[in-house]
Amino acid sequence: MSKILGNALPNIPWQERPQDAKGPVWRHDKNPIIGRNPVEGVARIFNSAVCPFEDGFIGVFRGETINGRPHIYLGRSIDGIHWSFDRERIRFIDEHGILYQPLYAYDPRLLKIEDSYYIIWCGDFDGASIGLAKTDDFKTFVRLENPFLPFNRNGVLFPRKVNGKYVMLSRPSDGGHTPFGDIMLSQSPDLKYWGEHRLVMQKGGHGWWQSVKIGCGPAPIETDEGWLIFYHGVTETCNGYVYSMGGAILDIDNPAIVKYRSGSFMLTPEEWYEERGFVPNVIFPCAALCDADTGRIAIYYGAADSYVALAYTTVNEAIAFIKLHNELVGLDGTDGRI
Ligand code: BMA
Repeated sequence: MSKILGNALPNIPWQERPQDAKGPVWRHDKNPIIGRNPVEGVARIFNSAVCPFEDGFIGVFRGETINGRPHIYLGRSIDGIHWSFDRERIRFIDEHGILYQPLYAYDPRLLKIEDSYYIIWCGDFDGASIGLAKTDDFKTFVRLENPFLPFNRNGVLFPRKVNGKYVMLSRPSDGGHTPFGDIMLSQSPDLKYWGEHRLVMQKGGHGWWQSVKIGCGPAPIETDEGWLIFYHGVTETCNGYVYSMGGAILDIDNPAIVKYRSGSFMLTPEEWYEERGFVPNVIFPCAALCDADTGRIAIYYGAADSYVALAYTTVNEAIAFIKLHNELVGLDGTDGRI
């Protein structure tokens, strides 16, 4: 039996595995949980992140505005399933209180470290790169220095310091629809200066589903087996990319080392809301809630760049699947200092 090391979350959204479910992850039966035109001026919300807050949940949502540019909107929910959104996008300021709005912002992640919440997104820094902001109350959002040089995407912070340092995964890329990419790790004493970069996970392997690029999804989940991560893997077809979800377990003390990794996908586009939309055939996980008492995990993912959907697994089922289908690629099993 594997264990989540962390807090209990008795109000985690949850549905039991249906009898006919196949694979280690099963979908919420009322997906998608966020449909089109969710707020005035926003055509679609997808690729978004949530976390527990006060008596319920709060989230940062990629809102594709009606002029086609993405920005981040705040949303709140009592049950993690039904969401209401602010009409205005999040207003970011700099350290001096001066408005400091990203030109665009997409694929946000959200997590709590000690007493603060951090939002990480992909924005414009002379090309696609990673933006970072901090809030203590979801009223004031202070942008911090951009962690990395362009081009980079899929920045994901760990929920605690490791060996006294903040740790961020990211996926260096190019300015376009990146037909390549591996997951790297960077470390920082203060969230400002980043270094000690390591190669964590490489695309490819025997299977084809993660042959083009990979990118981390939700913040890593601490377990007694290591850091459990869910990530997207991309394959190319004659009709474009297909995004599926896999999982891996990283070493708890040195998360640059991959201990196990799923050589097969854990979730792939099958339902209408995953196969049909602005960009068809996309499953893009960005957040996971988990309950240490029961081992339940609720995964929030963007579907077809059009909707937010919810899926469930347990720490046991996820880890058992990853181990059963274990396949390390290239330098995955090393400390990535090359
Ligand atoms: C990636 C990102 C994601 C998007 C995906 C599929 O490059 O832009 O936001 O979901 O493509 O279109």
